[in-house]
Amino acid sequence: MLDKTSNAPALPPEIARRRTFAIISHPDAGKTTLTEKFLLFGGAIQMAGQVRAKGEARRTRSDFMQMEKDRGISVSASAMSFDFKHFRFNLVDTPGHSDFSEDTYRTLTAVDAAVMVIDGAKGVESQTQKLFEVCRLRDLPILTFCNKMDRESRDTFEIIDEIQENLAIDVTPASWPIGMGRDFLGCYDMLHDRLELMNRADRNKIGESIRLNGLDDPKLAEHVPPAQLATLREEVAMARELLPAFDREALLEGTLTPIWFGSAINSFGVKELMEGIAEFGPEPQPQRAVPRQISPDETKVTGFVFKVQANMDPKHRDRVAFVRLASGHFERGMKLTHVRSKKIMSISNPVMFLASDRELAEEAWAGDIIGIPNHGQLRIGDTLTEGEALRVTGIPSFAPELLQNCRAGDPLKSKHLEKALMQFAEEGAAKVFKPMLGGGFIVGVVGPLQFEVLASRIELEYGLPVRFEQSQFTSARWASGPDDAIDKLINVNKSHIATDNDGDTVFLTRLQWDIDRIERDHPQVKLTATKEMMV
Ligand SMILES: Nc1nc2c(ncn2[C@@H]2O[C@H](COP(=O)(O)OP(=O)(O)OP(=O)(O)O)[C@@H](O)[C@H]2O)c(=O)[nH]1
Ligand SMILES: [Mg+2]
Repeated sequence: MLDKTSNAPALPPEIARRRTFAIISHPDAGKTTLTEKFLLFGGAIQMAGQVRAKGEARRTRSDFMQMEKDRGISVSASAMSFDFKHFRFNLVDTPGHSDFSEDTYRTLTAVDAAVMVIDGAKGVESQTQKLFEVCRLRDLPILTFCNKMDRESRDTFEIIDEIQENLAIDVTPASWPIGMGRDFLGCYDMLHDRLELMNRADRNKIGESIRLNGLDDPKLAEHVPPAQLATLREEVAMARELLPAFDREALLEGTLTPIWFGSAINSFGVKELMEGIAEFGPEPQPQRAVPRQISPDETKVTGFVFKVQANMDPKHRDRVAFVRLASGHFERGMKLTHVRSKKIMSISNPVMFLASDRELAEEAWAGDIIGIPNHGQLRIGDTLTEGEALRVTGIPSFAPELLQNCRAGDPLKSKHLEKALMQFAEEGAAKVFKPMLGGGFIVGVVGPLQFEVLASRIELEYGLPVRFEQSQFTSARWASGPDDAIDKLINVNKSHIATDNDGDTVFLTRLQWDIDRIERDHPQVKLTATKEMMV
């Protein structure tokens, strides 16, 4: 268990004002739309883009890849920093599709809280459940946003019950919806006794907010028709009796989630959710590491890489490591120790991810997410410190479950293809194996859509049309052990042997039986389905 900050001394104000969180959900619940509205209310952009709209100007900021723009789905997590009131938000929009969950799971190691988005008509969906369980393993506080209330949605009590039962977490309503679908008027803010009305005329404007003295305030009747008002009073009374009251400690421990109702596309409910994150959300938390955990208020700077992305922006053709700062006050130009290689790196061009662009980060504090452009030295899981040999733990590595052959459309471009594939392997976007016999490459991923993303990116970023084809192999195991045992394994199984992008030996096979056979015939060789990322 980590020591939470609740008993710890107060953090320096610059750190205490940081809120670093991920937005998670089943595909299509509205994460990217919500992210866009966060940026709008944070004053980072003037007009929100839409996930499905024509014309460049209306694109969202977090779906930056061509394929995301074309299809209207997110395939990669993206970070954004902006101010809201006197808080600094570091937000990560994640992909909902399970084919890309590796990226989402890793993102969850770099944040202090999660905003779980639920579609009001659909309730708790399969991917929500899985992501929730990952949050639970990490004791992450969760704030819930029930989206799409402008559509016909389920009964409010039913939604809350479903979350309580399926996810085994207490739910407290932070707001209560008034009507639904076409009759959705807005919400009663249960935490501040306010009436929040939705502005249907202008989707990008914040609706009206009316301060009230409880549910009996006569002002309510001026805005809510009698029948809806009666229902509201009845439901809120029931909710107050039956559901737990808000309790910040329980939120921070991950046993209670407050739920806000709204409509991201109509900019409704977003400001209240942001206020909730600011007011109640966790400050930067200690980070698990060996041989000791890292506390955010330590004066020395530490950070770790949770994502690597190449060619993020055609304007800056390079590779950027996303680094979560775990402690200290970072300043541009600092020299940090790259613990894995024990080399000193001078961090001269760190970037902050702003709404539409990257900007040089002159400084950053524990809790922030910064980008460090590099030429491949920084890998997922790497720790940076001011000299101490610390290693952040808990960043997951996934076994490649699907294998395909990858060939360049033009056979003369095979060297070129190798370069592109190695780049993606180092980015963590795929596992790439070079078989000992025969040419070509075998690419391993977790979900089939990842092949499409790779093909599209290789073509766009390297100008290289490629084909993915069925491979004779279906699974890969990394082989480790004494050199002579590995040599023997290689010599008698040449047609099954490949090397990965680090030159490590991999055993490829179609049958579990083969794996059992190796374990029997080569007892000194250890076969593993994932490769430890941090050496
Ligand atoms: N009616 C309605 N539609 C919404 C609302 N919010 C988002 N949508 C629509 O729902 C669709 C999915 O929204 P996204 O924001 O891309 O969802 P996402 O969760 O980011 O999806 P993935 O990243 O692919 O998992 C889009 O067509 C949005 O315009 C809402 O409040 N009301
Ligand atoms: Mg999205």
